[in-house]
Amino acid sequence: MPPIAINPERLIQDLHELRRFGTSGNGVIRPAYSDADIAAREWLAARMAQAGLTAVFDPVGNLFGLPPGDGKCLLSGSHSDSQPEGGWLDGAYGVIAALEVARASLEAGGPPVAAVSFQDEEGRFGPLTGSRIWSGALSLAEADSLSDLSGLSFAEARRSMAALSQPDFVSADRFTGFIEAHIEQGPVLDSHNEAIGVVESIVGIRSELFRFSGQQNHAGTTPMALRRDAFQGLIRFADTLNARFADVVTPATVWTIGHVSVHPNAESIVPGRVDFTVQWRDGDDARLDRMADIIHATAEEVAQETDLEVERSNYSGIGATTMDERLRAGIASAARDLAPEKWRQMPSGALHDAANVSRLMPVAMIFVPSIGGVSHDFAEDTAEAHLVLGAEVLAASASALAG
Ligand code: HGY
Ligand code: MN
Ligand code: MN
Repeated sequence: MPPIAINPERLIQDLHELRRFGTSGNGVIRPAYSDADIAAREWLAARMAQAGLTAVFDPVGNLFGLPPGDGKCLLSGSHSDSQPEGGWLDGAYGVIAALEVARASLEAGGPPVAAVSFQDEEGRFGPLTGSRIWSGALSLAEADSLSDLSGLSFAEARRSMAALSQPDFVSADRFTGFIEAHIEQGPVLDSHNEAIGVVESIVGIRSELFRFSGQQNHAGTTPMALRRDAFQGLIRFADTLNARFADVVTPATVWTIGHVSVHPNAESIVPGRVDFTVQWRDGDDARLDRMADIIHATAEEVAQETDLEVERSNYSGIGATTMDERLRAGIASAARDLAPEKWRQMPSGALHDAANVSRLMPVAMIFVPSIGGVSHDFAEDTAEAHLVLGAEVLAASASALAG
């Protein structure tokens, strides 16, 4: 197979083009189904068509760029939606790297490569919604009943792309495997002055929405002993949880109370209600189960002790995933050639669409460094040379694995 020679200038130019959609300071605000997200996907579909790929939106807005013919091919890509405050490269890098490799391969008469941008990887409606639906982990009916934190339903949100979407999902039978290039979003490569990460595994993730309800009241006239303060309940819950996790977790385990909404969130009113998310991640699914039991028991106990009601909803989870041996070895060999002494095998603490796609086909991932290890922040960035090198490793892997 002729090697696929990517066009570095075109890769960088398309990354900056994509950055224009929802641009905010150094980063982007491009949540799933926002105007910026849909405009970005329409731009991407046009770029795919210009590259000779057939652009196809599926019923939930996942966007595929399919090479000519109907033979089997490698699939590569990631997501182009962002966190509420996102970096310009999270997901976008893997989508544009896949487009560039698919395009360059077509130009060189090389192996056919398909590109994809999955929808709502960043979990506006739940973790990695688009690839969970495509991979069969979540039914469309279940997904349609999900809602975002403002109460908008997934069904309502995806209706905004109905005119673009075709009625059927793209069949996974078309693909031999999936390789996702992504920024590391952590400090390892950057702090070791390395350029390429060959991912071995992706952690599992669980998340759930909680509500403590107490009694809204006057902040001046309500004695402390008579209060049913929902926010105080949350503080006690978080404190107790940290203590109880001590003998269950390892230094690699993480848990986050990332979203908190205090009601009515006013200086002179005792909070009667607090909604909050708990998200936990680890490489061992059994440990995630044990943590779930502790979380649920602690929430019930704290509610009882503080005379609050507790409700739970939106529970979702994705299991820990091991990368495919053959694909990973192909990437490692390309990294050895293109980044000698500057690459390593490593786990992923971030979730990626590859975790869901692994239900359907062999998957593997390529990391490039995040400067200062920063991500999910407008300041997220990666050196241009690393962006180009990662795409070259993807191209070399695609060539070798297509053979
Ligand atoms: O949170 C994650 O791991 C991913 O960036 N959505
Ligand atoms: Mn991502
Ligand atoms: Mn992300």
